[in-house]
Formats: sequence, C-alpha cells, structure tokens
Amino acid sequence: MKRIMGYIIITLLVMPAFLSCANLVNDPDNPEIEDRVFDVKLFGIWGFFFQSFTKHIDVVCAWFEEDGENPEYLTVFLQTRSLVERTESFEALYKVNWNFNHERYGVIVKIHPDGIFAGFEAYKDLGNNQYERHDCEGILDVEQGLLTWHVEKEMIGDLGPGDVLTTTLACALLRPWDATKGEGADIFKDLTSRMIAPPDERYGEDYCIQY
Ligand SMILES: [Ca+2]
Ligand SMILES: [Ca+2]
Repeated sequence: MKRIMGYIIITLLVMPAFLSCANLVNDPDNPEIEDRVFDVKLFGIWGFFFQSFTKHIDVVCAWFEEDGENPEYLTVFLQTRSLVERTESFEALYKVNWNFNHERYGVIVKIHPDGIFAGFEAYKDLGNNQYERHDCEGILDVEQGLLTWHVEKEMIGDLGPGDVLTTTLACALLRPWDATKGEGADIFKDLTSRMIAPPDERYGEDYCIQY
C-alpha cells in the first residue's frame, strides 16, 4: 500500500502543468511534454511486474530549448527514468516529434546491444514509412537518464521566430532487431500521448520558437 501511495504521489508530481506558451521557461522544470512514470506497456497492456526492468524506456518528460548565442539550433531533451549504453538484446528506440506547417518532424536515436546504432538523427515524416533523415549531434547521458539532440533548424522546416511546434509527443520502445531481418514488432512501449483524453490533454504543450 505504501509503495502504491508512493507511485501515486510521483504521478501527481509529474502531472502536466498547463502553462501558456508565452510563459514557458526553457528548463527541465517546465517541460513541454510530461508523462507518468512506471507506465511502460507490454503489447499495449500495463503490468506492474515488468516496470523494474523497462525503466530505461520509461519516459518522464521531454522539452525544447534554444540559445540566443546559437540561434540556428533547436535542442531537444528526453528524460527517462534510467538509460543504458547498450541493451541486453532488443533495440531500444527513443523519439520526440511534433507538427510544424502541416508536416511531422522529430528526433530519434536507437540503442542496440553494441551501443548507439546509426547515430542521432532529426527527420521529416514523408508518409508510408518514408523519412527524410539528417544526422545531428546528440548526447546519451546514462547517469542522468537524459538524451539530447542538437538540431539545425534548417533541417526541420527552417524554423524561425514565432513558429510554433504543436502536438508534441515522446515515445520509447523495445523491439527485437537483427541485421538480416531488421526490426520486429514493438513489444514494450511508453507513449506520452493519451488518445482517451480531452483534446487539449492528448499531447504535450506547444513550443514557440524564440530565435
Ligand atoms: Ca512514462
Ligand atoms: Ca506514458
């Protein structure tokens, strides 16, 4: 019972703070995307018993930052409960994505048993499982459980001041992968979007580009 109460308190602490875009401060205390913890699902079904070994795909929050000194970059952060440098066997996939100008953009990284696979990337979703991909700088901070993508705005719709990123969401998942067959079906998954929720609570907050 004590443990359940603990999880309820943690859940309350990470519930979305509905701040207006103009008031947002770019820092981890005001993330655009917030998620429950201990909510990883196996084939869409939640189970308490596997939360302890799926903490590296348990999304806590994600947010965007800009730096006036380097206005040509957008930095995207994804905080998990824990990260690993190498997975045991599955592919771990992490992404944050959003809509801009009627197109879907995002950032992605995959971790395999031998480490980061194919690097950090930014993408534009072209539909039918096709993507325009761009390499970008990234950081895998195992100690903090934090992933960082440093993306040139030019690659993600040539963003400028006043542009707004909408329907923001983050996702982490585990799936089988092998060099010949490629990736298998998503087995364990954590999504931040909630389809069974009022429309304004389904996705994270919008992010307004400052520079
Ligand atoms: Ca989560
Ligand atoms: Ca979730």
